[in-house]
Amino acid sequence: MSAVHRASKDRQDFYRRIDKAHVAPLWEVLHGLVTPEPKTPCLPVLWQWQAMLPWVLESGKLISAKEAERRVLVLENPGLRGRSRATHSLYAGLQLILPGEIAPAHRHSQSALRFVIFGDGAYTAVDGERVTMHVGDLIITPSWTWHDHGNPSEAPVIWMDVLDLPIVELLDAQFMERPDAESQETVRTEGESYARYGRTMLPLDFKPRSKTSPLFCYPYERSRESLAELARCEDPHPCHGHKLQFINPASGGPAMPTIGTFLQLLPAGFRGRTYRATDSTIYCAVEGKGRFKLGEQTIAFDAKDVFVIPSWMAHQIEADTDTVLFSASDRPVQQALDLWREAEG
Ligand code: 1HN
Repeated sequence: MSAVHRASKDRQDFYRRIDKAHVAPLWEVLHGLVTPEPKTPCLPVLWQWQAMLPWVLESGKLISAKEAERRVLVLENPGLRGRSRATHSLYAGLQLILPGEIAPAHRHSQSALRFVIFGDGAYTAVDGERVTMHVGDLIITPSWTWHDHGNPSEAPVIWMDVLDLPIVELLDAQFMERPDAESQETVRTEGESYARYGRTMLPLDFKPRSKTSPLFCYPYERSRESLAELARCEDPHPCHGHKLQFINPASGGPAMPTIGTFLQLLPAGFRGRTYRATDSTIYCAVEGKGRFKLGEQTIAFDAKDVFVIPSWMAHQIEADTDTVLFSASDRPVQQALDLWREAEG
């Protein structure tokens, strides 16, 4: 037996003996653990609205919101199948609520956002205050707040849910609770939170109850107006067009501690410069039409499509018509831990 073969056999034998005691050699895996750049299993993926809409409506014939608790088709990243996630750190799904239905109240440690895609007039109630949903609205349910949904309108309503489930799972910090009653008692008037926190003002005795924004609805009408005004005032950023982030008005920080949320306007004919960042990002096109170029691959999107751009993947955005994109990522977590990086060009 050669010396090399002998050494290899001795090593394999050693690994087998220590393996029984749940011990392993670092040198066999080190290069996979500490890589020069992010190496994510998350893949670029596009869920076209045209394909999703019939499936989401079909799910409405198969199960009620009550039986399902939440009637959602999970958007599973093809590189992470079976793990209920759109990126390594975020869950996303399309939720349907039919006229007259109620999705019963519960609360959990995970933070959630709803981004309304289709239909008008359903509501989410957060800690006793209802907010009516319109297409393009961003609604957040902070960690451990009671929330239920209902649809008093005449037509189906569909929104995208994004939750920080994988982050909370990583930390093994999840709790969940269901109340005795199905839907919450309304204890505040609709619009109360918006009046207090929605117009860059705060009550004099305001004390933050959590790191999450006390404002839980960001109406599209307002954010869209800001982008339209910006487009009249500034040149578009060479990579992002006109882009704003949703904030917690009481802190100036992100609306949620775990999920960053953004809205950007790309003027018709926009040809973005190459960009990449370490936060894998879930996009939902609100208006318009365009594409993300990722080297050999192109993600051509239309209004209401959802798609994912993985961490550190260089891309260029192009828009054929005036285009508005909503996006969500784990950026606040990375920034809190001094991990976030971006690069242009
Ligand atoms: C949840 O609570 C909702 O409240 C939606 O609408 C999707 C996915 C996983 C865990 C909890 C909701 C969810 C969820």
